[in-house]
Parts: sequence; structure tokens; C-alpha cells
Amino acid sequence: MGLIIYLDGEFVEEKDAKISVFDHGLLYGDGVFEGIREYSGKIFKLDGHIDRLFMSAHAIDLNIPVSKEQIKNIICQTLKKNNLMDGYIRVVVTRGIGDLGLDPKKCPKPTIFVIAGKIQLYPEKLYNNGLSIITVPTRRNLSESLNPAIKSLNYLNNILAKIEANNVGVMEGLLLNNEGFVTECTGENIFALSKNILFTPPVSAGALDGITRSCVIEIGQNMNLTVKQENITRYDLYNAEECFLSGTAAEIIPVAKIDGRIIGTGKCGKITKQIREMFKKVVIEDGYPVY
Ligand code: PXG
Repeated sequence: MGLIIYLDGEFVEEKDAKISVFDHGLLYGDGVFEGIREYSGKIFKLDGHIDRLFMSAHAIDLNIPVSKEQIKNIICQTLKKNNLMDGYIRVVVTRGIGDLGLDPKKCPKPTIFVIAGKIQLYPEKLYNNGLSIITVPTRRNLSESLNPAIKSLNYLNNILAKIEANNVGVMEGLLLNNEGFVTECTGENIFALSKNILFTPPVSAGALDGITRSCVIEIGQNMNLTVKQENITRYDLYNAEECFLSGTAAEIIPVAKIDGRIIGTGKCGKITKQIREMFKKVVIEDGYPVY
């Protein structure tokens, strides 16, 4: 049996969870989404994710027709219906059904669906050995064009970067902005450690204000590291002692190689390992109870 999906007010079987070919989420990538994790029956940073969903929607002038409390409730119900204690939740709100033109005014009712399932982006051994990544030719969208702070359904910028990484046999691509500063990877934020300073690009460089990123910043500060959100270059990354990526699905994963340059020891760094362990503790301590 497949998953039970929430779709526009109903819970339906996976095979029946279908949306219209006239939905502008599909026709134009016009919509927003969130990826959220549940650990041991508790949802990690649920309020942060819901707030970001509403901010993304507001930024594209999309009015989500249910309240934050209602969405939280829908998410919990979806997890329960699928008997999930450790799940990955995808919440999607699209502009809804319109005509073949792109005008959102012609889409009266947003489509909402919630999928609760499982996710594993990277094989377990990479959490010790580290990822090999490359800088991709595609640049991050300009903030003035399509702000990367908006978690929209328009992920072609990221997908082009992923294709470029795939084409040379690595699993992740690093995107620079138009000025050549580091922004983020296709689905994770990036951190570098140098002389007890933890660096990550500012959101204004063209990065998502990642929930895991915020959590790592807090962990770093609690470990008495200096955390700086400032512009960094590829040179800074190549010469960092440690480097890792952060994201809801990937959690915290070390980077061993960038553009063929070995980073630090070429394995998971000591501080990265500590941050990862602290993160694992936080995710089971904190959280919104589902059951
Ligand atoms: N940057 C981007 C562009 C993301 O999409 C993150 C950073 C990490 O943010 P959070 O809030 O999760 O710490 C994301 C989120 C995938 C995939 O398949 C990744 C995301 C979303 C959907 C799919 O790699 N990452």
C-alpha cells in the first residue's frame, strides 16, 4: 500500500493524489514549499518552517487559505495516518488551477498538499568520509530577479546546478553569485571553519535562510566558536580546515573535496563531528509532539 496524502482538504491514497495539468505550480513553478523532519515522533522546528512557508508565500503574493495552526494540524494528521515516527514532510502550496496564461489573478484557489514519507539523500558512509563537490558554471539567481530566500517551486536554478554536478560524477554543486561569492549548494547551506571561526555566507549573498543553518549557528556559538555570516570565496573554502553542508534532509554532512582540492584532512573534521553530534541531540530533545 502507498502513502496517505493530504490534498486540498482530504486524505487520499497515493495513487489518487493527483492535481490538474492546469495547476500553475506545474505549468510555471508558481508556488512555495517546505521540507520538514520528524524525529522520534516530534517535528523539528515546525514553527520556523511554517513561518518560512508563509513568508515565501507572502513574497510571491500568494495567500495561503488556511491558518498556521491548521497547517500544523494537517501535518500531524498526515504523519499519524502514515504511522510515521521518523519522517520527512513535504508541504506544498501552489497558485492553483488557472488557464494557460501565466496570470495568477486567474487562479482563484491555491492547491495545498502534504506528503509524509522518508528521505535519505546521501549514503551513510559519506557522513564520515565527506562529500566531493564542485563549483558549477550556473550562477545563483540574482536576489533582484528571483530571491533565493523564497523557497519557491521554481527550482530550475538548483536543478541546472545539480545536472552540472552529476555530469562530472559528484553529488553536489556549489553555486556562486554573480559577483563570484559563495552562496550555497543545490539543497544545502555551506559552512567553513578556519582558526575557530565558523563562516557561512549571509542570506543576502543568495542563500536560503536555512533552518538547519540557524541551528548550526546556535550550536557554534554555544561551542564558543566565533560565527561570522560574511561573504566568502572559493579560496576561503579551499583553505578552510573544515567544511560541511547543512540541510533538513542531509542534516550536517562534511565536505572532503571541492573542485579537486582536499579540504583539511580530507575526512569529517573534528569540529564538524562535534556539531553533528550536538545537532543529533537537539533534534530529539526539541520538537513539536505529533502523538
Ligand atoms: N538551500 C536550499 C536551496 C535548499 O533547498 C537548504 C538550503 C537547507 O535549508 P533547511 O531549512 O532545510 O536547513 C535547502 C533545503 C534535495 C532537497 O532533494 C533539498 C532541500 C529541499 C528539497 C529537496 O536536495 N533543501
